[in-house]
This record gives sequence, C-alpha cells and structure tokens, in this order.
Amino acid sequence: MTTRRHSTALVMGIVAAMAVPAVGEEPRWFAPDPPGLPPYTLPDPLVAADGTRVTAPEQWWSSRRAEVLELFRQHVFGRVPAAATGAVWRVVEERDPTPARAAKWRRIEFTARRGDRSVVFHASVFTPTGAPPAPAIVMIANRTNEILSADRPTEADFWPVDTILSRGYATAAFMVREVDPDRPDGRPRGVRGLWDDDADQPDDWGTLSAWAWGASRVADALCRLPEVDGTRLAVAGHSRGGKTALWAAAQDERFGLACVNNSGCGGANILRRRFPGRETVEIINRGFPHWFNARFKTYANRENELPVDHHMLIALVAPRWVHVGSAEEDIWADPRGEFLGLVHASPVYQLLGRRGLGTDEMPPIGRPLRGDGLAYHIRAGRHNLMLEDWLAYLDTADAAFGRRRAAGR
Ligand code: GTR
Repeated sequence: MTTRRHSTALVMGIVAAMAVPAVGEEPRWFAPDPPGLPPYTLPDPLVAADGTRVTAPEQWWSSRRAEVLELFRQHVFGRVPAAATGAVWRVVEERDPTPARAAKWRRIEFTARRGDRSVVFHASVFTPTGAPPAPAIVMIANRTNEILSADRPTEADFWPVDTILSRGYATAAFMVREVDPDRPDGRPRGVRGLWDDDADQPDDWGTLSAWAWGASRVADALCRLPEVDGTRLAVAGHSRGGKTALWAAAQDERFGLACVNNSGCGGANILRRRFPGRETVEIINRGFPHWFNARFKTYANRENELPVDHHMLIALVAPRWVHVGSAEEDIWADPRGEFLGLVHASPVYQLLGRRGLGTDEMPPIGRPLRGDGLAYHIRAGRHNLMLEDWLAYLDTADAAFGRRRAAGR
C-alpha cells in the first residue's frame, strides 16, 4: 500500500469538508484520526470474564461466544422474552414471472399471536426463476412502505431488486415498523407489546431486537421456498437497519453474511472512540429510547465501562461473513470507527481459521477491501444505501456463498 493522502482538517471540533479529487486523480483515502483523539482500551474478545485467555476454537464455541452474546443481551440490545414464539406465515399474493425480471414475486404475511392478540407484518419476496435454488438476501427495510409493493420500481437505489436478481440472488424485504413501530410509544402495537412479560427488566428487548427477530422470521419462510437455498442466507440493512442486520446475524447462525450499511453507533463502530461529530451512546438513547435495552442508557458518557464494544458484536458472526459499508460524509456514523470494528474483530476470525480483514489500513474511497470472512468499503457521498454499496455487497456474497469469485484486493 502506498502513502495516505490526508484530506480532512479538524477546526475547533468541526470536521471540514473533504477535498474533492480532480478528474483522473487516484481514489482518496479516508482521513486518519484527528490529533488529540483520546486513546482508549478495548475489551479483548479473546479473554473470558474470568480472565482465561481463549486460544482454541473449542473454547470460543463452548463458552466465550455464549458469554459475549449474553453480554450484548444484558447491556446493549436486550433479550427476546422466553414467552416469544415464531410467526405463522402464508403467501397472500403471487405473480407469475415477467420476462423483464425472470422472477416470481410473492407477498408473504406473517402473524405473531398471543391469546387473542396478534401482530401482522409482510415481506415482499422476489426469487429468480428457471435456476437452481438461489441464495437469498433478507432486506431490513426502514424507509417507506412502498418497498412492499410489487409495483415499486425494482431498480431503485435502496433495494435494487433487478440487480440482485440478475446476480442470481433471491431477496425479501420486510418493513420494520410493521414488526415493531419505530417510536418511543409504539410498544403496544408491535411484537414487543405481545411479549412484554419482562418490560420492567433492564435487559428487556428493545426495538432493534424485535426487528432482528423479524429478520429471522423472514428467514424461516425463505428456507421453505423451493426457489431458495436456505443454507445460503444473507441479511442486509442500512443505518438503524444496519445495526439490526449485525445483531440478527450475531444471534441467528443461518445468516452466512451480514451486509451492514452506514450502521454507526450501535452497529459496527467502536463506541469508545470519541471521534468528534459522531453519535454517542447518550445521544442515540435520547433520540431513540426504544431501540436498545434500559441498561444501555446507563452507559451514557461512560462507554469505557461497558463490558463489550462493537468489534465483539462483529466477532459474534465469525467465521461467517460481515461486510461493513461506510460513506465518506457520514461523520455521524464515524466511518473509521466502523472500519476499526472489523480490524478488532479479526483475531476471532483468525482463531476460527479465517484471515479476517487482513490489514488495518483503510482502503481508498470507492475501492472495496475483501479479506477472508470480513469485508469493507467506503463510498463517496452521504449517509444512504446506494447501488454502489449493493454491488460491493453482492461481490462479497459471491465470495461468501462460493459463487463466481469476485475480484478483491
Ligand atoms: C439517525 C440515528 C442513527 C441512524 C439513522 C438512520 O438519526 O442517529 O443512529 O440509525 O438515524 O437510521 O437513518
């Protein structure tokens, strides 16, 4: 790797605009840490709570992984109550394949029930036709309800269905707010309202846990569709959906890949990194008090006391794949902090026989970096999920699911 080009200046805590490269110029590197960034010490994913060093894969599988998962339930996301069940699903609408899409479209309706109360949510599912069972990507959708319509333009940026199908993947989107409303007062209307037995507990589930539960229910249905290869499932999401995708893959080992877009605080980034301009534990809990569990709120401005940091959330997916995507102008999500989440998860991948990211140097903007089990890209522009992000995720999916080898660095 050659030298870095430094193009960000920090002036009185304000991040200045990035320099725009001239046409034909080499891609830029993202800025290094600003001067004066306070140092921090991360908890070691490979040291158990009792101080034992984890040096063999069996130790990870027999105890340390479960311990870390439990720490995330206790201190960050909360746990799905023991009373919670799955959801019953049925296909409520289906359309014949069209020549333009070479696909079948289905609307699947899920019903979660407790006694005489129920919550209904839907997935919009596209599967390629005339091909062997395809790997599938569950899309955690957190924008407009329009995404569930069969008539939605299938090549819109946020969920570019035509591109995904053309690459040989099935894909299913569900709308998060049908599972659990994205509002502090929304609990009674979502699945957390059905299963609220532990509502007074500090580790009771937050909305992101409910959405992750929803992603797993969509996976349940996909595994039963004849056009889908249920052994090759990915989960993808943007921003609050990206946080959820990572937490879903950490818990549900059926997901062989998590595509974690612009996930920031509570997603891939390192909470202890006090990068100016980032979202903090205090800010996120003030703005979105329903997302995490009650105990997480107590870590406002004392991130250093958390028994975990988010490299350990990534490590929970090991040796399965995680691809983290950042956007250059998405300072709120701290792109370098997101990259470092992968760097510091790498030792767990190595323990489990994979190379991990393979470097601690950020790649240039617009040039995805694919290691073994971990991948990263940073794209020019703002907080969003765009076709460019999807193309990088699909290349990683090809690597993860043994399809056509993608060119990576
Ligand atoms: C922001 C929030 C972020 C991110 C984003 C989104 O307002 O602070 O953590 O999740 O919303 O989901 O678009």
